[in-house]
Amino acid sequence: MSSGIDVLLVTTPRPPHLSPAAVQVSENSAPPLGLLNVAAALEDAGYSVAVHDFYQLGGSPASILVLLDSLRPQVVGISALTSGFHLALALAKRVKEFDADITTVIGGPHATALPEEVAANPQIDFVIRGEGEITMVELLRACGRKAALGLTPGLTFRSGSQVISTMDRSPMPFDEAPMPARHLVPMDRYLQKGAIVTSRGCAYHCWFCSSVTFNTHKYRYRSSGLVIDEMDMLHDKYGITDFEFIEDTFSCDAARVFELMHQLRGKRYEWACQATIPDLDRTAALLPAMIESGCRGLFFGIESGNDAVLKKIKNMTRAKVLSTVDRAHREGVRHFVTSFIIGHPWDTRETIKDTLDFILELRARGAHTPLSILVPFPGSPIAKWPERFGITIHSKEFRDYYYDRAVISTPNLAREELTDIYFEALELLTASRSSTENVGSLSRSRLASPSPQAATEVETTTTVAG
Ligand code: B12
Ligand code: SF4
Repeated sequence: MSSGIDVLLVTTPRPPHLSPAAVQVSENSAPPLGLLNVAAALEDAGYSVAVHDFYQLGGSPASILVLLDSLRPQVVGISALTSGFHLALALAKRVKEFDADITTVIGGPHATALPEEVAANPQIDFVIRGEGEITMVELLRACGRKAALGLTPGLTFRSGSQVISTMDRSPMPFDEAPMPARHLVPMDRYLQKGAIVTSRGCAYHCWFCSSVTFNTHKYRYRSSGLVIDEMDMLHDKYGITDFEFIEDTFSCDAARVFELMHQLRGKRYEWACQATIPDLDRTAALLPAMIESGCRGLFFGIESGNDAVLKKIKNMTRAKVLSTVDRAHREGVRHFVTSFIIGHPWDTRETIKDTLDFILELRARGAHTPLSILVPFPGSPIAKWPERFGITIHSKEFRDYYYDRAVISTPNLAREELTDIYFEALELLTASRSSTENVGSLSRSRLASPSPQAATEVETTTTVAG
């Protein structure tokens, strides 16, 4: 094959059950920043790179053939979450059918959680575990040299009939990560152009969350100066004044938030972030400082409306949630998203009823309230030790690991019951929504109203984290 670019990086296509409208809502339409971090690291190391975001921009696995034909990459890197893993395999298969000499690499949360299982697929040459910036560059430098591959931390690959995993790579200081190579994607096609990741990791240990696999519990953040540089660049180059910090939890470390707020003051930027009620509760001055520096939207993973369950999750209560939301509203936050999960190990029909009541209470305050069924994402405590939680996992069909499908039974609720309750809940919530309720209640991210269709999608979509 004639030589073309060094690396083509892609996201997995949107699954057929998701309409374009479901992803083209502002809260779901950000550039693939993790993949663009990897792209930037490769460019800095002198490699030529192209990126195609199938998830947002459309296309089926077969449409990668057009890209392969025109770009002739030597390496194709695929970023996949659990529910899109089958599509990653389909993409890799097309790549190998096109040219078996193209090296295929997969990264992201799913591959990080189940590296050996993923590497056993013949169409995948390398799995990159955890952060990809350094490992991908080292992989390209080592390619073809077996000894060098074995010394590269963070890799899993087949060697003969064996699957080999090298040692783990420690998370990098976040200041050393390059700014995402946004110039490689058509920024005008994204609604959430102002998305930025300012930290990695999370200080919490929620049993349903798989973030720990990829991020570890080490909370690490970018220096305020670099965050401001990125915001200024987005403002100068793309005219962006509304931003969203889309990481796991923006508010974990009060000192760093105060420092960033100090530097943001006077900038006239507006922004939204993912915060936790306990963080805002613990340090009373945090919220006013955030609001003074432009915070206009807050996303909280509340997860339950029952006090006993809430206490187990993040030591919260309904009263604390309401008082924080009311305080934030009074002080100037305009947009709230409060997301919920059903299927916690302690959930019963009664606790779920409390959750639905609480959703209605928050909706009456203008919040968006996405609801999902608990998904046992690989790497989460609940997937690693289901028996400790009395959970049974019924399926390893990962395409069903989606927020609207039950793949578990809990001690109190069978899988089928959970599905029934979820659909009953959606019906009840849809019926109770008056035509005026959506006015002023916006998505997690944007500071402008979504279309009525988008608002419906938003109500049933969640990002799980936070
Ligand atoms: C922001 C976010 C979103 C945004 C995405 C914005 C965007 N375009 O980036 C939105 C709202 C759209 C979203 C949607 C969903 N999300 Co989300 N999201 C996140 C969140 C909070 C941060 C993502 C992020 O930017 N991380 C930081 C970057 C640096 O990490 P990264 O993207 O993973 O990339 C790094 C490595 O993984 C690796 N890497 C990744 N890909 C590749 C590829 C190659 C080739 C290489 C070498 C390396 C590599 O290198 C990167 C740089 O170090 C994560 C939590 C988390 N901690 O990651 C959840 C998370 C990724 N989301 C999750 C889920 C479940 C979803 C949804 C399914 C939710 C839903 N109900 O709809 C959808 C699915 C969307 C899809 N594409 O399929 C889960 C995934 C779990 C899993 N195992 O699948 C996570 C982990 C949350 C959680 N705690 O459970 N999400
Ligand atoms: S759900 Fe949110 S707060 Fe809990 S561990 Fe995951 S990222 Fe952290």
